[in-house]
Amino acid sequence: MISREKHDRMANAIRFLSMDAVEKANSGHPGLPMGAADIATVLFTRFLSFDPKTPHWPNRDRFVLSAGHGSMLLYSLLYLTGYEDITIDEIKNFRQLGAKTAGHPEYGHAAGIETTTGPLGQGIANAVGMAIAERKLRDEFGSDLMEHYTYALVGDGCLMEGISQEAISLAGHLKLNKLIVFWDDNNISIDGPISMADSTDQHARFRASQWHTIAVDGHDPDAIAAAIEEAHKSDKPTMIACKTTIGFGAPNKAGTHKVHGSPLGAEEIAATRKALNWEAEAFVVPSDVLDAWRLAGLRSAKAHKEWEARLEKTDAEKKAQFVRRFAGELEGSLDSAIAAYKKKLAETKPNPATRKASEDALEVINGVLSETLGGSADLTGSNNTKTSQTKSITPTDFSGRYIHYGIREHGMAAAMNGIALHGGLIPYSGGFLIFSDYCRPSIRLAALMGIRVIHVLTHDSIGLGEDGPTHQPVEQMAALRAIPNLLMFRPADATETAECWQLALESHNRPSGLALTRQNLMPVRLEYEEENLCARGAYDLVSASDAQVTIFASGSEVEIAVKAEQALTAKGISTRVVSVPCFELFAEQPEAYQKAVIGNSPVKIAVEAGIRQGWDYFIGSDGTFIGMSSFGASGPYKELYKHFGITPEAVVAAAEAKLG
Ligand SMILES: Cc1ncc(C[n+]2csc(CCOP(=O)(O)OP(=O)(O)O)c2C)c(N)n1
Repeated sequence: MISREKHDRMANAIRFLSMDAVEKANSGHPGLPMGAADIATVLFTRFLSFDPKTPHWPNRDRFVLSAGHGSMLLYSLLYLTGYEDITIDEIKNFRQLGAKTAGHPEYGHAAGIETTTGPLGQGIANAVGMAIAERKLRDEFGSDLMEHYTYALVGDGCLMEGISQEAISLAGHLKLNKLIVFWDDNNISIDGPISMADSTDQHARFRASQWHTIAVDGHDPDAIAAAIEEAHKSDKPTMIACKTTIGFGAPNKAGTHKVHGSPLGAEEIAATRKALNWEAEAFVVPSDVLDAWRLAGLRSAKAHKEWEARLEKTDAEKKAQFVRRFAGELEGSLDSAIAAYKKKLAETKPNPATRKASEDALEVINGVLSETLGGSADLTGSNNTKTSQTKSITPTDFSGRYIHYGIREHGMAAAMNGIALHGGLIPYSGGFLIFSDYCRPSIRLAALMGIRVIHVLTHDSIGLGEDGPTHQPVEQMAALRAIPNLLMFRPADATETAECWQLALESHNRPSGLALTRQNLMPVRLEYEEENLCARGAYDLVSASDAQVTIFASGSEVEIAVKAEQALTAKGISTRVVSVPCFELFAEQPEAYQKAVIGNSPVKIAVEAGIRQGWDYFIGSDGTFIGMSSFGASGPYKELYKHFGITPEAVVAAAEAKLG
């Protein structure tokens, strides 16, 4: 048992490390770590099951600092409990170039940082994904191997962001009772008191979304502990509202927005030292306090050992599955299954829409991989993301492999990040490409973190037809291609769709998006090729020596390019077609390959039913682009293609005009 006095000194260690690090960096946010130090101390010394010496232990409890600006809270905890990555020098280097202690917590910088946070609201939505993953894997592997809590600390800002409502209502619906959220209820954000901008009754709000809620004094350790114990007994997720004082301990600035995001200043820090009776110099933690923290870091070593023993005793096949899936490795038989499927496609030459081709590819993939976890934001029948293996998950039955995310694109994308970060599962979603805009902040974070999530984005152009310009992507491909470390695929037929799926699954360290059509497409890959041609990002689909014209196209416009090529060849004009399923993979090819594919035809034309941005990489600024330069329109898709001039005839006319 930790005495009140000891607790206070342990919490104060967080406070002083945080305010001193912010002071030294002359930048950062001391208010939250000082205010939430008691909550964190109770959680990490009495409840959290974690092992700093084996930080990636799959069955550890997860802790997400959703209010990422309070990063010094997390760094202090990791240093104090003995994570090797966060040394005192890292704390002293807070916010400096190359430090693990970046301004906001960044996944991959140091063990113990479970996700990248900073964009408010993302962390709580990631935590929902982690809790989904835990629940799913518990169902699959049993409590012996998987049963843990997911805790998140959120601020007022996280709760004001719209994404939090998507996350909260999804978690409440799914009855994720091992999810526990601490609300740092300090009544302050940057501009001043919360009352300037919000009047929400948070308890009523959470309860309406089927959560259990508790209110406590966030500076009373026993009350916090009692609340956590109560939360553990709940059959719903729990929100613990912790009344705190931002910047707790700073005699003149506590409780005001002045401590939110600025160094306290030497004078106020000295006054805080006095007020909290803390004599140690900056970055020095008194040995009795550090020892107590290090002991807290050893608390779960036994639980971890026992878990290892249970894993050892697990049936060999199940254990191998578990270990493979947490290592993120694919099943070895996936390649042969996809090869067999590609052979079949070469024989039957079907002409499905690529959304349907994606479903067919997924039928093969989901038959081989037990770790794929599908879903859709209420567009299952349109996205074609559900296969025969993926029964729906319900609040009381997690044996399925498919999540009905509801109309919550942003929450879905953020939850998928949490699922991927948790490990053991590969999440893929379904949504309309146009509404990737609604997911964008989470897709960007997936790319920044380098995690494997796969977004199925259907209805990828004016080719969706009658739903009109609100639903027709024009700039979305370019906008998504602009995100570093994201692979955006736009396959041209069923074979390319299978290849792109394979590449997305094999991309362990980055997210992918597949832009897929609503309309049927002519097959363009007619022969079986063992090699995954899409892996090169762009390749010669129709070769020609001394081509006068090269046509580059992606997705549904490859068909147009091929028809134009046939017409031009018939007129004696030597023409190549290059299929471009993935810009990013092409840009990673050796220069010689890129040069050869781009070639030196006097006429270069790109065709894509989207904006030109990005295509100059292939055709140069003097090339011809056939695509969109305005929003689309409502109408039958064939008429739209004619109306916007995206046709084989237009390509032929452009080529002839250029050739003179
Ligand atoms: C999406 C997003 N919008 C804006 C910001 C900038 N920002 C950082 S902290 C903050 C205020 C947060 O207030 P609160 O959660 O109450 O934190 P506290 O003041 O208690 O530290 C804002 C607006 C952000 N990080 N993310």
